Amino acid sequence: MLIAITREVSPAIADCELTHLEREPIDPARAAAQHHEYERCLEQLGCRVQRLPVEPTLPDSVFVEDAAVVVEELAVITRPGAVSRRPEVVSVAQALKAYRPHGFIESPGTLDGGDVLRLGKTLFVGLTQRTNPEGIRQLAALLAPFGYEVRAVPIADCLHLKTAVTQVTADTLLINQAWIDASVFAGWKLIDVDAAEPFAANALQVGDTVIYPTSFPATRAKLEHHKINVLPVDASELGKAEGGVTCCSLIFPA
Ligand code: CIR
Repeated sequence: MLIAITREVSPAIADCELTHLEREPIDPARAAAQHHEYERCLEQLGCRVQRLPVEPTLPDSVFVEDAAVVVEELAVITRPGAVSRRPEVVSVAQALKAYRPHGFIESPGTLDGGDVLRLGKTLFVGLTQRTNPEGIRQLAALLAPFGYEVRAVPIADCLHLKTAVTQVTADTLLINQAWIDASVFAGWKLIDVDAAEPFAANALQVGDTVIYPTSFPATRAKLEHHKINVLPVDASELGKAEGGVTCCSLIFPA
């Protein structure tokens, strides 16, 4: 059984952090409706959705992925790079207590879960504005006893590593090579995003299906051409908050 931890959209979402996007009005009700549809997709794919209570004063709290990195043996509670986001980890840690022992990223380390792409026993971690070398060092130290290797990947032009690359099948990654050097993924098959859709590399693989935003039709056609099952969701409202489909859940075996 897969657990998917999610959280209700904050009514303060319009005050979210923004790094690479211009601020546009965000309709919290529309964002919430799209988010509920996303949760229904997770359920359809066999996840038990555990929705955390709304955090009315934490604008970005729907993006639960950034608050933890969960592997079979441990839940690493992060220290998000954006100061406004640090209180989000308290309730995520509380929810994860039922499933895993905890490790913690501590000051001066910073790490956002959106920077962590796990491929088997290797975790690729973006070195970004949000995740610093000390955060990566601490993550590596916490996971080394369980046989995981952590590899830092410098990222300059997008928010998180998973803005630039995600896994879409057992042996395939969806990637925007303008934002990440693909040579670190030697041995993996790569599907490039359509050049007109730079934000299209964030897909959420659940089993043999990929939850994928409707906003990127040209890249979606490429996924389908590769015979990948795509479950489309309209994630456009949270997209204005610089969030993608991986950001809104923490998925792990119970
Ligand atoms: C932020 O800047 O932190 C939020 N507005 C967006 C976070 C998206 N999270 C993710 O990609 N994992």
